[in-house]
Amino acid sequence: MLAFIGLGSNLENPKIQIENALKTLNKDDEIDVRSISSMYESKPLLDMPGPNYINAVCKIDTTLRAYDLLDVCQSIEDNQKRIREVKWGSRTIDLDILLYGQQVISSDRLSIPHPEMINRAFVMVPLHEIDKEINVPLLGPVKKLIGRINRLDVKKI
Ligand code: A4P
Ligand code: MG
Repeated sequence: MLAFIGLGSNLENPKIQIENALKTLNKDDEIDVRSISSMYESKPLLDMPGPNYINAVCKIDTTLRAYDLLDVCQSIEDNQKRIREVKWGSRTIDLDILLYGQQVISSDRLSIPHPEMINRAFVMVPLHEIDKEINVPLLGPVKKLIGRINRLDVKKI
């Protein structure tokens, strides 16, 4: 199954945090990282206090089911010592499953497509960079959705 994962960090050397998470993903026997976007810098959403974020998106090919992929993502967050304090608070690493094939999943533990993704420049710009033809289930083609995004919200680094 082709899936897309959004990575974000704003603490303790964010670029290295993202690179380490990508390495760990690719080491998993059931995950093949196919492409990785550039990294992008942006301010925290809603002007929350804290350092700027670095974000990237990767495309993977995986034999894992969606919930098992979530387990892998959460174990990477735990290993990189992410402490969950406040919702939307600063974090060493955050991995969100953006898309899992064309599946729509809606449960307490997992919402795919990620509900906020189409509003976030730090997701849509890197997603569009690595796959201009992808469709977001229920919402439409990335090529069209990118038109609603203010690209100035992110800076390619
Ligand atoms: N969960 C549900 N769906 C998913 C999914 N598709 N992928 C559940 C991953 N997890 C999913 O997540 C809370 C729960 O969401 C998990 O237990 C999982 O079962 P979390 O990562 O522990 O909590 P959180 O990150 O504080 O909340 P949330 O809603 O994921 O926050 P966001 O939306 O990730 O926002 N500003 C910039 N510039 N860049 C950023 O990356 N990120 C955030 C966090 C805020 N501001 C930001 C950025
Ligand atoms: Mg999250």
